[in-house]
Amino acid sequence: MIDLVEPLRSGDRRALARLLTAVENERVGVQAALTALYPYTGHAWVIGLTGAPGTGKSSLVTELAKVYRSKGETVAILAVDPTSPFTGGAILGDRIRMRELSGDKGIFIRSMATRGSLGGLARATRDAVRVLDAAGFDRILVETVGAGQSEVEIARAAYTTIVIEAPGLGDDVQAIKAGILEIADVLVVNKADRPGVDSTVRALRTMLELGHPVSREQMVAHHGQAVKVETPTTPNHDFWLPPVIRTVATEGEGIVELVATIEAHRDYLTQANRMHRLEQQQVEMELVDRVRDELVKQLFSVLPAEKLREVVDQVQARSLDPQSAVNQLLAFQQVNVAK
Ligand SMILES: Nc1nc2c(ncn2[C@@H]2O[C@H](COP(=O)(O)OP(=O)(O)O)[C@@H](O)[C@H]2O)c(=O)[nH]1
Ligand SMILES: [Mg+2]
Repeated sequence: MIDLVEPLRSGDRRALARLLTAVENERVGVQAALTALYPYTGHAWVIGLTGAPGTGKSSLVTELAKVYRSKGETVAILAVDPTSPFTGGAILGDRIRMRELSGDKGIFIRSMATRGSLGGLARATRDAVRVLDAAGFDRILVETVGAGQSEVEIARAAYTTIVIEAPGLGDDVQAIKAGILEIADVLVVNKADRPGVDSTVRALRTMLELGHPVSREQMVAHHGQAVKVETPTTPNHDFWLPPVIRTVATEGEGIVELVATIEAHRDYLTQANRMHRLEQQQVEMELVDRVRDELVKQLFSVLPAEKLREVVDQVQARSLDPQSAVNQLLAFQQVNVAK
């Protein structure tokens, strides 16, 4: 595996594909490669796109990729589907949608489907992003199906997170989960050619206003700028109010504005030490996740199944309470790991 790092760095696409497969399957030896390539990461701008199925994520990704390519930037697209193994069809649809990008050496497209736990997928996504980063792509676009906590986890691997909505997906406000608004740096209402777009935009803005403690006047100013996409923040204020952008991905409408907004967000983050702080938070969250996974794995590797069953029985019989049971299990691990 580690032999693939040099070829990866010099643009070998087969090495790239093999490393991504190894990451996806948690193959033995992949960690050595990840360790070796880690110093080469941190250069790509990672953009996450999330939203319900059918909102137009893949279409938008395709349009964004075309714009970046026209500027001479290289683009990697990672389509992550945490929903179920049954959405293989969606990925197939993506392939067809993104077909117009094929044949361009400056573009690399890869999909990852669910396998194992959600935590495993979030981890694999982070590692895959690093492989693509070390391979030298300027932009990494991570498309994730919006499905509860998963896209929040996966968005933590991105610097700019775009949440995509479309009009007419049930009740406007209901369709927008609060947790999703929290992770959004940019909100896109795609399918702006469809009826109901105004009410979706209005619902989103109302939710944003509720979430951001700013005065009405500032809001108006913000939105005025956000729509025209100049500087979506007031220079005097240390916050970023997520702009709401309307797009028609199938017609390429609003894409220039979207690209400009992503750049404005990048500029915002690269000022005043913000990028440093963001990365610090992301690294910390990742380490906590990994430590937790590792400790759980270690515990269950030394804990005999009978011991767990025994404790479960005791809890069920009310002779042991759950927290005391946990303490027993943890003590078991300490004794056995120490041996
Ligand atoms: N009318 C309309 N259809 C769109 C638009 N964007 C995407 N679509 C269509 O919506 C369907 C789902 O798009 P897709 O990009 O695969 O959505 P995803 O599931 O979020 O990746 C496809 O048939 C697209 O052609 C748009 O702006 N307007
Ligand atoms: Mg898609």
